[in-house]
Amino acid sequence: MSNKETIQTWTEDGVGVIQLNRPKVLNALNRKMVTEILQTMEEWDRDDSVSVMIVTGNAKVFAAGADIAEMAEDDAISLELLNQFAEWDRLAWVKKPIIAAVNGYCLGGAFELALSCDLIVAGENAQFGFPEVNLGVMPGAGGTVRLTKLMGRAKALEWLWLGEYMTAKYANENGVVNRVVAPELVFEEALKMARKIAKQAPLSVRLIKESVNKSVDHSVYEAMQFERKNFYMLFASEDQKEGMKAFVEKRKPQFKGK
Ligand code: DAK
Repeated sequence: MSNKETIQTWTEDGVGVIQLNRPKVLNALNRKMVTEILQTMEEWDRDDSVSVMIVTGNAKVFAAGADIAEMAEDDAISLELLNQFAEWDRLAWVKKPIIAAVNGYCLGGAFELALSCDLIVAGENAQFGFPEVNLGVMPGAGGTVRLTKLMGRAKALEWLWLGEYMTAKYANENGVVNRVVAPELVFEEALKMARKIAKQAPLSVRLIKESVNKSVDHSVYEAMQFERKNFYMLFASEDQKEGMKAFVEKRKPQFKGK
């Protein structure tokens, strides 16, 4: 276990875990926390011993959004000069799978963080929302874009305008989260999924993520051309030879990520 200023991190069974750790302010994301999250993810993205990452809060809360006290005196120019969105953008470049394990509040910037992950496992007690409208601002780290892509325009507008919190059940029924489980099982469930993904052929997992992400932002034609190149690329890997040979020989494959 490694203790940074705002997060705790550890690895187990090829899974890297980032636990948000500012419990006194409901894990509000300050700038230091965003920097530490990104530094850790990028480090693990280059580390062969980590295959999948989990971002989680604690048993009670994922995070209540960006740190309002830190932002309160910001102005447009100071934000432009800080250029912190560039750091958020780097999340999209992380190649390994990231699972958000969410209990309790997941609001504002924290909801944007969860939506930037690849999968979300939610506790029955989870509450997702964008309360920015109540503060005289709006989401700026992808909230309006990602929620709209998932739910459609009218539903996204409703949540963004009313600033209310959706239940885990509603989020699940509307394609926002992958699974809802009892609060005490959230981390275990995320870990179970992570361990299973960690056993798959690493290059397949990586290029599937890249192809799916491409399909979100590009036309069907462009995304399919991209998919095809990635499909061909996997036939240049040792793991494709091993995976298919193992099938023919009726044994379990030994993937190397090469
Ligand atoms: N920031 C700072 N402190 C927070 C906080 C937050 N987001 N949320 C809670 N806290 C603090 C409270 O001030 C309180 O501190 P003390 O008074 O004990 O010192 C402590 O955490 C416990 O909170 P409460 O006493 O309020 O707890 P309750 O259970 O009564 O209420 C709550 C829980 C979640 C309903 C309430 O705390 C709340 O409404 N929190 C604010 C939720 C919110 O509005 N979140 C959205 C923030 S805006 C950006 C990228 C992203 C963003 C912005 C910029 N760039 C890259 C530039 C994102 C913006 C946002 O997320």
